Amino acid sequence: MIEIVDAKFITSAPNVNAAPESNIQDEIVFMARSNVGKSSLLNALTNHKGLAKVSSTPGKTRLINYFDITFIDRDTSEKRVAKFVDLPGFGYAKVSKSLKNDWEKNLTDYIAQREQIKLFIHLIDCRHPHLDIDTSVSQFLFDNAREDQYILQIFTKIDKLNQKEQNKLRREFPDALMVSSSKKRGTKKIIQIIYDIVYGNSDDD
Ligand SMILES: Nc1nc2c(ncn2[C@@H]2O[C@H](COP(=O)(O)OP(=O)(O)OP(=O)(O)O)[C@@H](O)[C@H]2O)c(=O)[nH]1
Ligand SMILES: [Mg+2]
Repeated sequence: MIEIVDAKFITSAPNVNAAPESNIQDEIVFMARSNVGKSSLLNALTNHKGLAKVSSTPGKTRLINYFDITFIDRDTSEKRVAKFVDLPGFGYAKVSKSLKNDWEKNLTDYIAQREQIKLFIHLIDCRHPHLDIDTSVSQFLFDNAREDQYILQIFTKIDKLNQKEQNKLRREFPDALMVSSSKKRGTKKIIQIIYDIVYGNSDDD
């Protein structure tokens, strides 16, 4: 079994040009519309309540935040490190149009240019699986991800759906994962899948 045993904030950057230098492809990027539950998920995965601030003001996190993450394989006690990258929420309507354009350019630049990214994690609110902005993000990732990069869709706040609704969503998005950060459901599986992808144990290799 894989667990995360340590997580610490490294630095923030306003854009891809200010991103930390590195020659390893070990970034796991989390992206979501504002308020989808990205900070809550980062905190739940790392078991670290204050790691990414959970705010009640949507769109508050505008910098790209980097975290050093240590995984442990409980069977072998082997430790491995990678980075979680918390991208600012996109599609937040209440900012001015020009700010919104700059901001989204920042994000698309990062996604398209940052070679260190290994895995894109796109979080979607399970109650709104078909928003245009998420469809555009999925398409953008699909068009821009390189062959050595992976994309994972995760539906958040799954505690808000009953079993029947969850089954329907699962049928419609068979490759996606589901999580509830508040109920801590689905987090172990996410950690295992991230680990397998980043360290090359993935089935699709
Ligand atoms: N029911 C439920 N609520 C959740 C869950 N995860 C997050 N929330 C709530 O959703 C709201 C937004 O959560 P955040 O984690 O701050 O979301 P975010 O995507 O980081 O938001 P921004 O950084 O502001 O863009 C908060 O009120 C959380 O308590 C969940 O799994 N279930
Ligand atoms: Mg946040």
